[in-house]
Amino acid sequence: KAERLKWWTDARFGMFIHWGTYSLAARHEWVKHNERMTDSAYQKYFDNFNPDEFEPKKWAKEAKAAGMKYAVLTTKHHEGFCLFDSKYTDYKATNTQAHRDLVKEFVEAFRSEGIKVGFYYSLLDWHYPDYTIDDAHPQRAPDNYTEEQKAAYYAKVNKGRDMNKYRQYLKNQITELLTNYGKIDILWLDWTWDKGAKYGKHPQDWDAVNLVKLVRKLQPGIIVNNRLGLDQDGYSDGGDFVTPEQVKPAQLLKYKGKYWETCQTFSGSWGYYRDETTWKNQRQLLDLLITSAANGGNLILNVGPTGRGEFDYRATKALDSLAYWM
Ligand code: FUL
Repeated sequence: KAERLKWWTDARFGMFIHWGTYSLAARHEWVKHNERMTDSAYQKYFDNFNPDEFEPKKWAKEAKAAGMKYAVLTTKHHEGFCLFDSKYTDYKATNTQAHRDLVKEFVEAFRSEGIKVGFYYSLLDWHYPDYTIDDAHPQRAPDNYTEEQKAAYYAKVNKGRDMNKYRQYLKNQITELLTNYGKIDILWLDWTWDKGAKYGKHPQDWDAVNLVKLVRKLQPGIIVNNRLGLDQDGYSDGGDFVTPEQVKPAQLLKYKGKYWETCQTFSGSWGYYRDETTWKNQRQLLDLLITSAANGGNLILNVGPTGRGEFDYRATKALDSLAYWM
């Protein structure tokens, strides 16, 4: 494990990229969930997805200048839309006005700048018809339901939904991602509920033990995060690193001694959020980077490109300020 993680601990600093059809809504990657949108209400973002400003070379150059050594792209986020050309769904970039595999272009562009490439893949899926509806789904039970009402509601809406099919879909897509794009350096799977959660998914819902085995077989050198929930059950392979999300620098000290990577946004949301005003300044960003590096951890800083595929000017400004300091 130490050998596998050597380049990654040396790297210290990476770029996260959250990009999908939610970027068009420009108000959070959870917008479908937050606003309880149906598939048909959400369809407009797919229909209008046309990233005419997408130039991954530009992204890669900005990342490199800021000192980032690896980049992780959302190949599929919770919304279920695939930026890659998958045989197993129609809900993918090749069927939008983009007409092409955007993951492939990302991989080529970043590799050619000498940046390692990683894939984020959401375990949650708000589009796949067999994925069972739970408390983190756009069509979840109303907040004011009693326990009995909730149980009845989920029994009803999940009738006919078959997680076996979703588990197979998951394995098929992970196989595509880890077979069709050459050597992939990181797999970032997201996420699994805490043990007690009643209407949420648990490691067995993903067949997590076998999923990890499959991943390691397809890409023996790959680094995997810990969000399959296996470490809750004490499995020997619960993942390679822990992922403290959006925590303050002082809270990072407690991860010392572990393999860890803190994931952070420039502002609040991961997906492009046009009207957010809580952007971190250069000092706050440097504080995160320095605290991470000084305590044996990594920082992966997120950019949420716009629906058209460009970095917002505020992101570019922030990256420039890091490049200047570097
Ligand atoms: C979370 C997700 O729900 C967020 O949307 C984001 O992807 C973050 C990195 O992980 O679990």
